[in-house]
Amino acid sequence: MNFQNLAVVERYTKYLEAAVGKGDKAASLIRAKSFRDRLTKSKEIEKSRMKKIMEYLRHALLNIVTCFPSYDSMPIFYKRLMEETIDKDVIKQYLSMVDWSAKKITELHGDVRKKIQREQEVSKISTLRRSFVGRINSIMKKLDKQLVFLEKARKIMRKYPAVKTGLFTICIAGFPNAGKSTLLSKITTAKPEIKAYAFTTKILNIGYFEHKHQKVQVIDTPGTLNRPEKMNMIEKQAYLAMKYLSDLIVFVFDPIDDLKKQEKLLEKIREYDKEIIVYMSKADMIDEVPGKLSSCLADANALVNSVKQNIDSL
Ligand SMILES: Nc1nc2c(ncn2[C@@H]2O[C@H](COP(=O)(O)OP(=O)(O)OP(=O)(O)O)[C@@H](O)[C@H]2O)c(=O)[nH]1
Ligand SMILES: [Mg+2]
Repeated sequence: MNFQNLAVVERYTKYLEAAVGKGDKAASLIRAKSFRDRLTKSKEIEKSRMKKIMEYLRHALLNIVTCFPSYDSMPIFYKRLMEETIDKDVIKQYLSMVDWSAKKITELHGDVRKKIQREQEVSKISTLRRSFVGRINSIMKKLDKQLVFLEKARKIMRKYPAVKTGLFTICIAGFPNAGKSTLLSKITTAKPEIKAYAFTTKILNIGYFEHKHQKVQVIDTPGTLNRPEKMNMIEKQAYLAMKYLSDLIVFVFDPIDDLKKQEKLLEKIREYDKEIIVYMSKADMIDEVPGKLSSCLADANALVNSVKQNIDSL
């Protein structure tokens, strides 16, 4: 899923201004035409103005409702992420208020159209229009809080990682600075940021390689420490990806960092109950492989082959 292109939710005044502008334009087109009498002309002008206002607002509001990702139809990874970041029940409630407003505006338009049709006095046509615009204004104004909240939610969701669900997925985990992003860049075409210091990765980097014409998804997580109770948002994303997206975890061991602490983290990750392949990075930087790491894969190609065997054995 990709949340990056969600349409901006504007303030109510912006929708109103645009709708009134469209209405004015529609009215002036009719005004330029000739009619058999003033009453008919006045009716046609206002009918077309109000239709445009209603159509614009209805479309804008329903667009928000239909384009906003629905919690119920999301894959579990995004559901959990949403629960961690936004009040999903409030979103649901606010979207239904937006939907209700679109319907109410349509209904009001239907009513005023009939009244205009029946009206026999020219002076009352503009009174009907003013009352319609006034009621629409108040419906839109009442949506202010909801629209502001939905825009805030959109900005949060825009930062969700664009993962594909349904693909065989590998999560790369390990200590900060262990070489996780370097591994991602070796086994996929992704070009993640790689720096000589810890906590470089601040988003989930995603790459792909192919195996038997199928895409395999590789998610590089930010360096995690052994402290699940103090996870920040990006660490939570990494945790959710491991728990809900991964079919396999590649744990990157850095042979020149504290092995004991890394072992502790690996034990924590084993609790996710996923298949784990342990990979040792920086083999070129050490003279001797520490005994504890002697059974680790230390070559990216060997790792990919091992992953492929794992997929084939499914
Ligand atoms: N010589 C050598 N350097 C490596 C190797 N793997 C990673 N590095 C270096 O280690 C540093 C950290 O690498 P990254 O890939 O950014 O590490 P990371 O685990 O993604 O780090 P965070 O995102 O901060 O958690 C960089 O300077 C890399 O160039 C390796 O196999 N050999
Ligand atoms: Mg990294």
